[in-house]
Amino acid sequence: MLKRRRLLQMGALGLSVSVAPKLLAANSRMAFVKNVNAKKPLVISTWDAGISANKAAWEILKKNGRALDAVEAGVMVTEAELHNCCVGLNAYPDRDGHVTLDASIMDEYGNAGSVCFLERIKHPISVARRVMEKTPHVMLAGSGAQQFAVEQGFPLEPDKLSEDAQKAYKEWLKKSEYKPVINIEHTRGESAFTAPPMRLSNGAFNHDTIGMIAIDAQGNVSGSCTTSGMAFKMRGRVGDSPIIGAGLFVDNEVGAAVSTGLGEEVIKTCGTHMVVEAMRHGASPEDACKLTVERIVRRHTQEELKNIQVAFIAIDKQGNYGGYAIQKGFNYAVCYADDYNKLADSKFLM
Ligand code: SD4
Repeated sequence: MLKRRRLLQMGALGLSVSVAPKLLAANSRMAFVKNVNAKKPLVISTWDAGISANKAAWEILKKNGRALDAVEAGVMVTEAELHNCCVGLNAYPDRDGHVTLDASIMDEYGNAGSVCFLERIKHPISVARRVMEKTPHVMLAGSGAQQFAVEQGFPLEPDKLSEDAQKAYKEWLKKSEYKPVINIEHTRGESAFTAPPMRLSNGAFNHDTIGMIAIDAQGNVSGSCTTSGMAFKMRGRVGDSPIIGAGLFVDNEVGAAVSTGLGEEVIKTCGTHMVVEAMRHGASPEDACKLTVERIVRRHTQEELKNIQVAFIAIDKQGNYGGYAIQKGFNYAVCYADDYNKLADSKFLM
């Protein structure tokens, strides 16, 4: 009996010892991160496509909806776009001519779901959410992910390239240059592989992976990320976007981060996890993104860096936001009101 009481006392002590520093850290952090631009609710997302994606997310956030629903509905807009090089089934294919998609999602409870190397499914983000909510797993890949999607009622779309993708693929096949260098966004490159054109053939802006993070009126944070990955990639190549802690990370105690750019670099640094951990230790969202970009940059020569673009965006629990990129040219869309949904030019290192 006595023994049991002691154990209970020790348990209580253990709990207070482990919880107290957490609370302290959270409080002291709030004291020195300035709430310069803090907004709530707030949604931010990568690239120009973020504007229309944010609009859909905002419709949910402004009605006091859940951030998770907002980040799913938001990126579904991009996944369904007809002219899109980099997200959804109309995007550019792998080097064998098939579009393969990666996506991930995280909610305010730290639950996560993702799919990778998924073919012929229009909304990978929704399949990722089903993985999170309907299975005991985090990630499903390839034909297994597709089988699960079909079982869940997602229609199997035709294995067919969009007109834009067909054109770009034909062009790429002329050289079939396999050079695993990601697109430097918003530049006009030598080949469709090294860089996509600044505008697509219909005149619309080209853009990349969409990553979206949001905080709702209740102060809960969630995030999503969806992409076709690197254009003309090796068959089976998977980037950072579906990997939790690389392409996307959410911790409802601290905030969230999402990345775009050369996924291999992001995976090797556990990029978004690093951003969130930096915020946990007191960095502002922008500084946390910058620190992580610097970590990547330190591992490369100046020459190598010319061909690498990586960018992060982040929000914290107070509704502060920021972003940082290696190269100039990255932008992200910020929305916190019916009449505020605007592109922000990211700061950059080089
Ligand atoms: C990937 N990070 O598959 C994605 C692609 C991307 O800007 O974001 N490109 O590596």
